[in-house]
Amino acid sequence: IQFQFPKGFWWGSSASATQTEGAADKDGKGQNIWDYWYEQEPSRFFNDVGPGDTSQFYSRYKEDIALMKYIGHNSFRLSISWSRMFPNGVGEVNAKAVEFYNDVINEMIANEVEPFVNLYHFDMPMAMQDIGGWANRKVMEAYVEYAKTCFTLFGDRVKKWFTHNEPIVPVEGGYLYDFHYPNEVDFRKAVQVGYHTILSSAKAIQVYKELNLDGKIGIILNLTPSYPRSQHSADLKASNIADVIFNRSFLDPSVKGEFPDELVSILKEEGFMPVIEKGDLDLIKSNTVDLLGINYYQPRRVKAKENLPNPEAPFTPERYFDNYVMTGRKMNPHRGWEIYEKGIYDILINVKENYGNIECFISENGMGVEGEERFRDKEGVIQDSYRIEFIREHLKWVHKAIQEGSNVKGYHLWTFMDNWSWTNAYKNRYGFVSVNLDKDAERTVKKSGYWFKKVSQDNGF
Ligand code: BGP
Repeated sequence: IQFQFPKGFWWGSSASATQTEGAADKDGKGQNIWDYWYEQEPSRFFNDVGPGDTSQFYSRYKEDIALMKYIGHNSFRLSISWSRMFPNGVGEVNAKAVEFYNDVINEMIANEVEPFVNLYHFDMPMAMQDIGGWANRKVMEAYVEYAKTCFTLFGDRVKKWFTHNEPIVPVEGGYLYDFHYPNEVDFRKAVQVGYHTILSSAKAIQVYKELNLDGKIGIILNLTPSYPRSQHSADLKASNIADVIFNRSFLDPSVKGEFPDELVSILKEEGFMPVIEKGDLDLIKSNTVDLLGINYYQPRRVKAKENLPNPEAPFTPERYFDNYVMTGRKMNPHRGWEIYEKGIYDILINVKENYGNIECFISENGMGVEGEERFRDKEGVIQDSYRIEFIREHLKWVHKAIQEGSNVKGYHLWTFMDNWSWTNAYKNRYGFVSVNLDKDAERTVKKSGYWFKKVSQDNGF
C-alpha cells in the first residue's frame, strides 16, 4: 500500500433528496422549486426527465444501503427533503416523512454506514418560495424550525449534521446566472439571500447546541480555488476578489464567524449591503461550525479585466475580474469542467493555515460522464477506469495534505448511484453504481465501485 490513510478515515459518498428519492408527490410530500419548475418549463431540463423520475431511493433504500455497505462505505451523506417533512414548509410535520427518514437512518446504522445528514440541498418548498424564499426572513425562521424538528426527531442517532450544501449555488443559480428557480438576475437580492442563508445556518447551529445532543454540526461548501493568470498585481487583485466573493463569503462567516472586510467594502461601495437586524452579527460570531465539508470539482482561473464593464448590464461579480481558459488544461468534456487535482490539496492547506485547521472532509468530488452504457462489458460491469483514475489522483493530493498536517477526515465521492441532476437531468453519470432507467432502474456496481471497496478495506491503495 503506497498511500495509507489514517485509521477511521471516512470512506463513502454523498447524495441529495431531490436527486435520488423520486416519489416527488407521494405520501404527502409538498412541491419544491424543482418539482414546480419542471412542471412549468420541462424544456429547460435535458431529456425531459424530471425530479420525479429519479433513482427511486424512496422505495429502494434497503437495496441501496446494502450496496453501500458492499462497496465499502462506512459513511454516506444524504439530505432530508424539507418539503417532504413539511409539505408547506411550516405547520404539521408529515408522519410518513418521519417514518421514511427513521427507516433510512436505522437501516444505515444497522449496516454500519454512518449517516451524515444535510438539511438543505437546493430544495426550497414551493410554498416558501411563493413568499420570497431565502430573501424573506420569515422563510429563514421557518427553516430553523424545520432544522429543530429534524434534530429532535433524529438527533439521538445522527451524529453529523450539516445546515446547508453549497449555499452559494442557489444564490448564483437563482439570483445571478439563471440556472435555478426563480431565475432572477438581481445582485441586491442575491446578497440578501446569501446573508439569510448564513444567518439560518448560525441559528440552526445555535438551536442544535441548545439541544445538547452528542454530535457535530457543520456546513458543506463548494470551494473553487482561484488561480491568477500571472503574478502581475492586477491579476493577483482580480484573483483575490474572486476568492473573496466565491469562497470566503461563506467560508469566513461559517468557520470564523465574520465576513471578510474586502467583501463588506465591495458591498458598501456598490450600495448592496443586505438588511441586517440587531443581534444578527453576534449570533453569527458565536455559532460557527464544528466540521467543514468541502466539495471540490474545479478551480477558477482568473485574470484582470481586459475591457471596461458595460455600465448598463446588471451587476455581477464579473465586474471585477475575467475568467480565462488556461492553455493545456485537463478537461472533463461532458461537464465542461477543468480537472485540476492539486486544487484539492491547495484547499486543504488553506484550511489548515488560515482556518485553524478545523476538522474537515471532502464531501463531494467526482466526474460526470455521458453515455456510460457504452462501457458496459459482457459481464454487465461498466468499465469506468477514468473515474478510478480521477479519484485516485485526487486522493494522492489528499494524502499529501494529511502528511503535512491537514485535519481532513474523509473522502466522499459524488455520488453513490447515478442520479438526476439540476441542469443535466440524467445526462451525466457520477455514481459508483449505475442506474439503468430503461430497465426499471436496475442497479449494477461499476468497476470503480469494486475498486473503492478494496480501497476502503485496505484504508488506502
Ligand atoms: C454539486 C451539487 C450536487 C451535484 C454535483 C454535480 O454542485 O452539490 O448536487 O449535482 O454538483 O454537478 P452536476 O450534477 O451539475 O453535474
